[in-house]
Amino acid sequence: MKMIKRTLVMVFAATLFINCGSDKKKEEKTETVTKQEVKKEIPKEKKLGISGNDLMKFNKSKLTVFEGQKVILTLNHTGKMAAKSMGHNIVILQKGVDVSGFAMKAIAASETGYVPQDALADVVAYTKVIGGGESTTIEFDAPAAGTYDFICSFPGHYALMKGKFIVKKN
Ligand SMILES: [Cu+2]
Repeated sequence: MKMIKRTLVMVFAATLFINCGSDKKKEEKTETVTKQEVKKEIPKEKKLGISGNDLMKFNKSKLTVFEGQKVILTLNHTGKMAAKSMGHNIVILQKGVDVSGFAMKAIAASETGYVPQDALADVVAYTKVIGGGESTTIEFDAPAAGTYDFICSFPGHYALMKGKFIVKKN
């Protein structure tokens, strides 16, 4: 990134030098390019929010980050029902993991927030289970670029509560 910035400054300076006192149009063009290049700088952190409700639905089906970002993900439960009957979590699965297979296995893992501890290799990141009115935040490093499935692994929820976690190349 530093290199790009330096190059841009040099290009900008060179253009100013060449156009010194003449041809204003060219100068404006260069300025536009500079602004676009700066936009490409990706923030180190990405804050994301998603919520689940009493109707067993997430409000988003897609979460997007860039490779190399630190992800700060907050899950809100906007419903009123208790965690025991309408608990939600968010579990981001590694690429290629069988979603229904994982969800079936998760049913037996109530003591560990419906995340089977012998299947952690299948998981990128996960939150604890929360009930109505609660929220929880996790932080993790974005995995390699690609598309990952996320689900709520509370028994019976994954069929409705699922989406894609997309990591873009930067
Ligand atoms: Cu749920």
